[in-house]
Amino acid sequence: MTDTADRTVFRTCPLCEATCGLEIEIKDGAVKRIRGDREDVFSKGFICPKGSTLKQLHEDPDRLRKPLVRRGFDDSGAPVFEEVSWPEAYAEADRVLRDVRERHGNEAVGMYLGNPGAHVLGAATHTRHLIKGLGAGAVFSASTVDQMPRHVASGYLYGSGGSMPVPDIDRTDLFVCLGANPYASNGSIATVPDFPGRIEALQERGGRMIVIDPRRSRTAEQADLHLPIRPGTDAVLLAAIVRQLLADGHVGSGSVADCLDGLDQLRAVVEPFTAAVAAEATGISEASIEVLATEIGAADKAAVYGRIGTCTVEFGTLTTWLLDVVAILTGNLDQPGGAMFPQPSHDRVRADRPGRPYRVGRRHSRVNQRPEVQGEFPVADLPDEILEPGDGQLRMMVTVAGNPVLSCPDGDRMDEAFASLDAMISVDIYLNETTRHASVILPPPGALEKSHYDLNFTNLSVRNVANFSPAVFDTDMPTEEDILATLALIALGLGPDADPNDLHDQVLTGLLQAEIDAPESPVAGRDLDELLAMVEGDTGSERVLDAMLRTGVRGDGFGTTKDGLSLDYLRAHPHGIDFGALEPRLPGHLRTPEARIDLFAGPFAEDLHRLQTRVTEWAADGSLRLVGRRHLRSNNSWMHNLPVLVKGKPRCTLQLHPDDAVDLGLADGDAAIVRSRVGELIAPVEVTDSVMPGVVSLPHGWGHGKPGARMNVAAEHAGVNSNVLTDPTMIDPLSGNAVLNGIPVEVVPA
Ligand SMILES: Nc1nc2c(c(=O)[nH]1)N[C@H]1C(S)=C(S)[C@@H](COP(=O)(O)OP(=O)(O)OC[C@H]3O[C@@H](n4cnc5c(=O)[nH]c(N)nc54)[C@H](O)[C@@H]3O)O[C@H]1N2
Ligand SMILES: Nc1nc2c(c(=O)[nH]1)N[C@H]1C(S)=C(S)[C@@H](COP(=O)(O)OP(=O)(O)OC[C@H]3O[C@@H](n4cnc5c(=O)[nH]c(N)nc54)[C@H](O)[C@@H]3O)O[C@H]1N2
Ligand code: SF4
Ligand SMILES: [Mo]
Repeated sequence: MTDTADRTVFRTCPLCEATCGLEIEIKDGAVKRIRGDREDVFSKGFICPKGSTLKQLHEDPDRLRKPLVRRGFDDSGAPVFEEVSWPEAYAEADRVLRDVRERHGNEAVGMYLGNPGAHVLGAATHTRHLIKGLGAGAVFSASTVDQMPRHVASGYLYGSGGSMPVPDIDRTDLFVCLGANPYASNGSIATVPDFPGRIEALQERGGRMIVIDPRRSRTAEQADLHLPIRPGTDAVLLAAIVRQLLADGHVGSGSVADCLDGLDQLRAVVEPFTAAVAAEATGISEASIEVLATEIGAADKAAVYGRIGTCTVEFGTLTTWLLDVVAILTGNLDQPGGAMFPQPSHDRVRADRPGRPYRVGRRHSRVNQRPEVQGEFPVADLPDEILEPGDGQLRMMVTVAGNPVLSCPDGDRMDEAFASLDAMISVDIYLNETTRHASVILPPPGALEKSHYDLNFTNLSVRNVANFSPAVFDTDMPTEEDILATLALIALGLGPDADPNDLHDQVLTGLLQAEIDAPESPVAGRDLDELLAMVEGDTGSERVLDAMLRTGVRGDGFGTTKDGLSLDYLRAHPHGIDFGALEPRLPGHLRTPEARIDLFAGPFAEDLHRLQTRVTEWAADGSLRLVGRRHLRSNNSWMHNLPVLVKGKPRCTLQLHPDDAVDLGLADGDAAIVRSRVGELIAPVEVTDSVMPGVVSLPHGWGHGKPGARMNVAAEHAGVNSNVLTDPTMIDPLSGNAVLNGIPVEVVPA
């Protein structure tokens, strides 16, 4: 590939979970135009306003191209960074890590992993090797401000936190959407390019969409029915629906019913959740709840789906579990048009095998004693872990693709915690609100300078697809996996000059040897050197990907299966390959001990009991509840530096219902003080009946312009950080997920 040749290339957009295909025109070495790739097998030309901004992102003068090392602070206390060479940067990383370990021990070093890591091939293949190299016990990630309840519910029900059913949107008759706004977010834990088009297709074929959301979101506007719900109460609604489904005789069907345990107990524990109780808690009428339950039960195929609004609440895991219980009872789990398990091409070929009971709490967080979940601690605990003195106090952080100062609970204290660290290494493309606290920032190449394959989202995709995109532009920067591998080797004591290829080779060898040793693998018993010599790929992660694909369920088995998948095969199919609609996978896919679904493998009876108590407390509490919202032209905290995405009316406003505005003496455009137990901020008021009375809404990801950050456009559109209001003591105890929605707040004129 030459950078100067004019050409048209195709690649998958890495910005959100929708994985749209892009057609990129290159002229004179620069991006001329980006539009949707009409031949992409999955997205068929769909694109959102962010997709075309890969050009602006690529050209953003603030995007880091060289490593930065902090050389002190200026008179105002802002950090001063110097651009350095890669060897100098690695030497500094080695020095600070060595220093902190010598003074405080290995347990003083923690990690935070952010969201874009899930969208980057090199991070997907190599992050766990960095965790291993660091020997970090204190690992935190964006998962506990996002989807951890989904992993935990899946762990208990199906035996693996990674087994996540997705709504089969293309074949369903009824799509019930709780706490998600795919018209703005383009979907999550459901990889659905062109969500809007697929919902329109559903309605055209006579199907219906029902949206349950405290706000009349863009998705709610398109719905056949919108039921506003009091924040945090979806579990009560779903428990009442389950109760009625059972009363109406819905007990599941087919292979799922055959392996189901716990129905009698289920009947008993949902008994108190009558439609009347649910109406009182949720604000949805008893009649509407009964009609909803009847409609879900009567639909031939129904997909009942929940996301941020059902996960980032106090009963996130219970709510997620109840969503699956509804699918199970109505015969919609693992059935076309219901909730199904995708099969990614990198799935291993193994015999069906029962697993071990799902466990959490192998360790506990130092200060708040919260259980480890999926190898992590709740990020709500991170400020305490850094700021509270004692054995095991964190003195250094390594962050990869994360901006916890804006994205995570108790923003001001999070900021204070990061500022107090002895050292920090950040792998990030920007000098932002979080990375300004780093000693060293190591920037990976931008999206168009790296190749792409969605290892994570092919596991969440509503059709089984595969699509590889080579890098569009050459770069002399190390790849994302080179940086992670070099850091891992530094952490292992091999020094700043260590060769990342040594780790890449180890990863590849480990992967292939496991396949050679597995009797069912297509390469069982083959010669390691022979396979190694056959692996293709230009970078460390591409070679790992090639090996994963070729030994995976659709692989070429390194020459044994004609037309099987390999990196080369995908390169020859730039618009991707569609393996068709999802297929039923149970019971084979279950990794539970007896290969059965035990509804009460987790503490769900206890949590329903806790819910009952909370329902009464909620009724007594009259405070306003804060919820978030996403905008199509934002992406969490990090894309506000692109002028095309921030132009127009300021979006970081406090939405308030007209009735509440009158009560509070606030009018459109006024400044309001918003206070929670932990923080306060001032935001401009937007009076709108799109939020229900008693609910206010503020988007997250704003609050730019902190001293030392280098995101000049974002600083001009700073907004406020909604997470200074997020209370770190409010979490879903089953998963450790933070409560980001339904936060009690007080609002007064400023
Ligand atoms: N109140 C409230 N808070 C929320 C949410 C909410 O709904 N309400 N949503 C939560 C959710 S769902 C999430 S996922 C989290 C996100 O939390 P985070 O992942 O911590 O935050 P982001 O804003 O996504 O920051 C991403 C970082 O990755 C960097 N980056 C971008 N591309 C790359 C790349 O290719 N490589 C590397 N190494 N770095 C890159 C960016 O510069 C930025 O620093 O926020 C959560 N916070
Ligand atoms: N444009 C854009 N797209 C994105 C992102 C982005 O920041 N911007 N972020 C990406 C990420 S990391 C993620 S995880 C996904 C998230 O994808 P979604 O979950 O679809 O995202 P949200 O738009 O936050 O939708 C959550 C909805 O829940 C509602 N809600 C709040 N509390 C409750 C409640 O208690 N009950 C119910 N029923 N509803 C409630 C809110 O009003 C909101 O409409 O989006 C991804 N895509
Ligand atoms: S919907 Fe998501 S994947 Fe598609 S173009 Fe927009 S940001 Fe990219
Ligand atoms: Mo997320």
